[in-house]
Amino acid sequence: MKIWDPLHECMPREDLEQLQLERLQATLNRVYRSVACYKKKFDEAGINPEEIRSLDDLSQLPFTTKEDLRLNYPYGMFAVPLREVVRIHSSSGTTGKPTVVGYTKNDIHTWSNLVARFMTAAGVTHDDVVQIAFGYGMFTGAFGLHYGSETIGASVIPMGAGNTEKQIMIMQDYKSTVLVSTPSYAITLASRMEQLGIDPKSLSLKVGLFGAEPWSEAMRKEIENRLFISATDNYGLSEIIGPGVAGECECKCGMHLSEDAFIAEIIDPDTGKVLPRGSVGELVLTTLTKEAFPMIRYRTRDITSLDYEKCACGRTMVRMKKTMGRSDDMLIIKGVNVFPSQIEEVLFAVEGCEPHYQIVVEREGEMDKLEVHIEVTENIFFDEMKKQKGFVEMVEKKIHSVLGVGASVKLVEPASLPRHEGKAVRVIDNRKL
Ligand code: DLL
Repeated sequence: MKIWDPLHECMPREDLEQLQLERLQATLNRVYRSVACYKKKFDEAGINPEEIRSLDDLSQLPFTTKEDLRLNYPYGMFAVPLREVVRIHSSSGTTGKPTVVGYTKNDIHTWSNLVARFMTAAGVTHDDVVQIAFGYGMFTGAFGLHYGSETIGASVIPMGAGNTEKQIMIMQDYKSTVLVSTPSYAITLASRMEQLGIDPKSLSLKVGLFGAEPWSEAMRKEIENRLFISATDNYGLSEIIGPGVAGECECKCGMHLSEDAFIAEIIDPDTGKVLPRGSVGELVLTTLTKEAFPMIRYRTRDITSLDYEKCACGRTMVRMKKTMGRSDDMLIIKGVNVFPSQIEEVLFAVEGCEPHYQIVVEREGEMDKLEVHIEVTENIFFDEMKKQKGFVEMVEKKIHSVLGVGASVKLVEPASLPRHEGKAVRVIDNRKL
């Protein structure tokens, strides 16, 4: 089993922790000087970055949340002038505006190497042909894996998302050996191949690198049995770097988190207290090498646990378990992050929508399906079919343009959705992962 960066990936933990501390101190000094939001946060908490002398001191620092990014939209959290930024990506915000992240030239280099690490750990080499079936665009998935593949020296096919039959044709003709996509799209590909009478064994595929959404061990087995590949998991988020935070090695017993680049903590999402090693809680990440967009104690909202036992592969980096959910209400629909508040904002701006709605998520076969049930005023509900259809189409279009993923809108009679005494139940997620 090849290791991309043995010096760092197999570092004795004592040395690793020393490196983390040095990088943390440098990062804290830098953000204090160059990011107004951090200066204010540290001053308010009475913290002088010079006084952070051990990794344990990290827990004294305030958290960073998506709300901080929203308040500092678009460039307020950048630690370098825009002229040093060579790339900008973004991710869903909880309302209206997305969160914006930036990379310097060095950041792109760091990112590419971190992705090359987990790709190598999953078994990818320079002899491979990597088909990327993530959407190219503001999403970090496609570019992250693209640059990582090139760094390894593999041949990249920047196929992009969707267009399933063409994906299969390219896979056959170009002899792709590695598939990069969401796990749910891998199942879509397998089903389409079955419908078309194509035997996956006739393809050259060996490895699948799947991420961007939660998936279970059962789903891994299904993908492996249907596509005849080794299916591996990898995790990341735009605010921290994109893909490349953590990824599985061939032992498939948790995702190695690149601790020379990030410090991981597990906290109780309700109290914010750091939990003892091995506990299940919310993952909090601090970046140690990023220039343009450093993050201190960023609350990922992902629930997981960390395993510090040494792995059979020889890597010393902690292993992150598959995520078990979120501590907020974010949904991931076909790999796209969706906050119910984004849908609410659209509905509130449309005349005729009552403030009662429900979001229903199903998994039809292997695809996520998003439905929005809206109570509408009587004149719309009893309007002629043609007008109603136009109204539905208009709302669907607005939702699609905000979320970047389609939803089917169903109009329901005024006062027909269930009312609750406590919190309204806005989301019904019927997917079984
Ligand atoms: O999804 C980055 C990424 C792209 C990771 C491609 C892996 C592969 P965001 O769009 O910012 O970034 O979404 C981040 O997606 O907080 C998790 O909730 C979820 N997520 C990402 N990877 C996994 C995974 C990318 N392997 C959010 N398992 C994160 C479960 C995942 N959830």
